[in-house]
Amino acid sequence: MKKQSTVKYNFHPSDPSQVIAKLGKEALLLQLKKMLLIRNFEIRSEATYLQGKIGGFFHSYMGQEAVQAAAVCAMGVDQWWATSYRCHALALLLGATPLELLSELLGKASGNAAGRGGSMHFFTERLLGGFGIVGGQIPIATGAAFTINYLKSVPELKERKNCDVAICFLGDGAVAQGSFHESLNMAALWNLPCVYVVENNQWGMGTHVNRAISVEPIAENKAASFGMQAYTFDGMDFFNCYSGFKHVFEKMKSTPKPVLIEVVTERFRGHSISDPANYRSKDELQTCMQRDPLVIMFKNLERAGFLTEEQYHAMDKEQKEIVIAALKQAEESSWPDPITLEEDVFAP
Ligand SMILES: Cc1ncc(C[n+]2csc(CCOP(=O)(O)OP(=O)(O)O)c2C)c(N)n1
Repeated sequence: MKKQSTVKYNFHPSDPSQVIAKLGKEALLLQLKKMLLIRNFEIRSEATYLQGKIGGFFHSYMGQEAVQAAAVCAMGVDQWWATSYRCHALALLLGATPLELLSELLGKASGNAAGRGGSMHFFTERLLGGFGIVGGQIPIATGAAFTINYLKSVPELKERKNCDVAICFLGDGAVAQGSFHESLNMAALWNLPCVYVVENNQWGMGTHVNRAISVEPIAENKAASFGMQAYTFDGMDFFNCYSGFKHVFEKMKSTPKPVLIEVVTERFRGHSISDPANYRSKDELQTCMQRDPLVIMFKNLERAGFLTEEQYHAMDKEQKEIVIAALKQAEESSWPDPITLEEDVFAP
């Protein structure tokens, strides 16, 4: 059973109207569209999985859309990015097409990882991967942040394509991993420009965060032991996340050092598709779904006069059709040729 949380989060202060004024109608409608694409991608993929057409693991990002949408919007696709196995949204946000990702889920040759990675291992030019090992991505992102500093410090390498920060998403469950503590310690010692983002969706599989992590709020308590700056964002609110990520990004560009962010969010599904989530009552789930990040975003944009409810539904339908068309194409595409079975296998 979930223990009632008594934690009061000090969310980073933000004002939606400032974000609305700063980003404007076109950019914000694009963000809403991206979040709707992610939601529809998850819904259609889940249904396809349940038809037995997708194998392996499957972790939905439904409920958490505002977090990564806001992060990519605030910091740009050209940074280094890494995340856990819950990686569908980040791959879409960083430019992977629904077709290549659905093909990957179906194990097709034209898939994002040639049909060999599946749901947990999406990547793009700038996404260093979805990682199946809890905490596995933390040292990788830390290494990417090291590379950013290294390229800047070696005169002969200064002309190489570089970026400002590495961003590492991890779950609340990963905070107890050794890799988290070793990485943050090293990043703090060496002033590595790494943005560590704990997506606290309250659960690590069926274990509530209260029973797994000894102190909360996570960022405020953990960052202190590394001398790092800590932030807490409301993960259901795109505007709060955007303001926070933008603030952190601008600060890190002028003073590069690592930061630890906790984003308080909710997952609307079980841990994975095979988890019926019996540890959470229907009432609890309904309560958290009342703060649907898509609805919060839509309501703010409606109030700003950027779109009507009818236009919102039309946008949703358009994204659904994009996913359905991509799914059809993915289903019709070829399986990998068995002759390629041993290609790209590096184990001796
Ligand atoms: C090193 C390691 N230990 C255990 C697991 C099994 N496992 C997979 S996901 C998970 C829970 C992680 O929860 P959290 O970090 O909060 O991320 P979320 O799934 O909520 O996004 C566990 C224990 C694993 N994959 N890797």
